[in-house]
Amino acid sequence: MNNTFDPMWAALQPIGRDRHSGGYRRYAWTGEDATLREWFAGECRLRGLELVEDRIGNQWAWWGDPDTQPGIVTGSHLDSVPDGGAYDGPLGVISALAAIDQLRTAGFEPARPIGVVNLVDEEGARFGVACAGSRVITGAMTADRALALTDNDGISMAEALRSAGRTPGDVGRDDETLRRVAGFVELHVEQGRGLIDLDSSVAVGTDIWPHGRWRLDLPGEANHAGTTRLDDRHDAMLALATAVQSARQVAERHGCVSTVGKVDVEPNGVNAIPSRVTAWLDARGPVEADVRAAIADLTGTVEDLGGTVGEESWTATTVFDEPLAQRLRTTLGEQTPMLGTGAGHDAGILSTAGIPAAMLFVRNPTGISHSPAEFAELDDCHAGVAALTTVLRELVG
Ligand code: HGY
Ligand code: MN
Ligand code: MN
Ligand code: MN
Repeated sequence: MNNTFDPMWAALQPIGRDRHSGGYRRYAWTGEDATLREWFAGECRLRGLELVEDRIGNQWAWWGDPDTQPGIVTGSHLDSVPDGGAYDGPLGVISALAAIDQLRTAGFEPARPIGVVNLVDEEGARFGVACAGSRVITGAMTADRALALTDNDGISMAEALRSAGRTPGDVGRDDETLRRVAGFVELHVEQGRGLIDLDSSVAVGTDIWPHGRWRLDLPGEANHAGTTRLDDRHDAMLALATAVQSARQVAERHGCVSTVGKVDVEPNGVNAIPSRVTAWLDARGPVEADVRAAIADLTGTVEDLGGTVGEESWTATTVFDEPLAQRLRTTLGEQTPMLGTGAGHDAGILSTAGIPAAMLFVRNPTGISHSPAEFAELDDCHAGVAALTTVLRELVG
């Protein structure tokens, strides 16, 4: 194997890595993101790939001309969640470039273009909506909504784009870009323990659970932490505790999972009773109706507390292109497992927009993701590159 994976992997490790936790902070339109985008552009130039950016800045690099014939694209994202792992996203981008190298070393000439893509703001860690780059170019999210999203410092995506030297007015649905894509295959580290149990390096993706994000606003009354009697308190943090407990109970009741991972407290003082708590809920499950039922139950509880629940984003069930998934499995061998996931991906957004999409998952021995503990053995990463190379050869041969 012409192993170009390892040097790219080594080059990417230090970018945005926290020295203490070992986790990553690679948020959209920040300095780290700019460094990652420059790295990607450099790797594409090295390979003579024609690099074009779409209307929100997703980076598409082409081997062949997709305006003569739409091509097969592979790739993923380079951004992370706060203190995220090294593999979620970058494994798919680096494996895509390494697969191109494999094909070229073998003297392969594609019968149709092959694209490698770095999709922006997949995690939504800064502006709150996941897969923002793919949602905007497919119209799943309007440019106006995206540009108005703000980060924890109140900076809008429009301002962040401007600071990154981009023109917010360019942002929007991008059918010209989408027309170039005949199919999309995203390789991704598995975010679970399925492949450990199945004793396989690689699996073919079948579907993505429906999932959404909701904003909980819980009111209270600011008052003195020391002089206010317990009976006189209207404590928004107590309301949050009740809401989080309820979110867990309704998830169990309806066969879902729910997480409150981000909270904003006002006035956020040690000796002041909270006057307002804003919390963001992530809820998912195998069945849409069950997730909806869980949210309805939770909404009742939150409203009894005087609060509100607002939907921030919703992604319906994604079932990947069945014939394409089967073709990948046949190409890789019938022993290749098929696996669904509770994690959202750009492949899901592109699939929903009508682009035949598929996923390959690479074994993660810890099963942990969105954490510095996320991991994949180098041998399994190489197996992922080999599988992606085989699949690309099949799809563009
Ligand atoms: O949240 C997700 O499932 C994905 O990692 N953005
Ligand atoms: Mn992720
Ligand atoms: Mn990801
Ligand atoms: Mn993704």
